[in-house]
Amino acid sequence: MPKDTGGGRSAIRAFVAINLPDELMVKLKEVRDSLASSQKDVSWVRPGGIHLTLKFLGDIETEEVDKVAEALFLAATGIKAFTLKAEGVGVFPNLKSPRVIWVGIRESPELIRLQKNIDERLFESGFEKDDRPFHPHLTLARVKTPGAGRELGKRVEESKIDIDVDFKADYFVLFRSVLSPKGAEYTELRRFDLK
Ligand code: 3AM
Repeated sequence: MPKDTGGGRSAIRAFVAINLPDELMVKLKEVRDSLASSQKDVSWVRPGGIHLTLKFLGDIETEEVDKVAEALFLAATGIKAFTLKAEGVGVFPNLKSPRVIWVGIRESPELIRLQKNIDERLFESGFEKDDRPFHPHLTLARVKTPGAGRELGKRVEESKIDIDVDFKADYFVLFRSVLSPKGAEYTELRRFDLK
């Protein structure tokens, strides 16, 4: 159920992302298995829930979905499908005390252009621009305590994981995210073709 935001209106948590092919999911699962520990303060994203986030919108009114979709449709216009490369494992903000473990996505002109278009079109529709630079990545895990992070940072540093997978981005998605103690559930609201 969408959240009631008062006055009879309801909100949903939304973000924009690129889906990953099964072949890459399998590889991400291997990375996860090679790094995973039983630490309770590390929360691993289930492989099917991993995606390349382009823009986080936060709570939007359900009535705004059409307006957002219009902006995203315009953002996609003129951008053809392109190839992305998933490579390397890294962390934010540093190996001593990582909060996020990720697989990197090599920056490409098309990806940067698409992300900029999305940011700008949504700004024209009244949403805030991202104030942080765009670092394309696939989040594998989030760390809740510094202690757990240190251990995992060491594993990342010592691991010899070799990930280098090309995949095609031929559409992107407006997702709805529902948070729960078991982790986030994502559902597709709209798809936007790149053609
Ligand atoms: O998959 P990643 O980690 O790249 O981190 C969240 C996730 O991206 C991000 O939105 C995506 C879907 O949940 N996210 C969540 N809260 C956020 C916030 N307050 C956020 N990004 C920016 N600001």
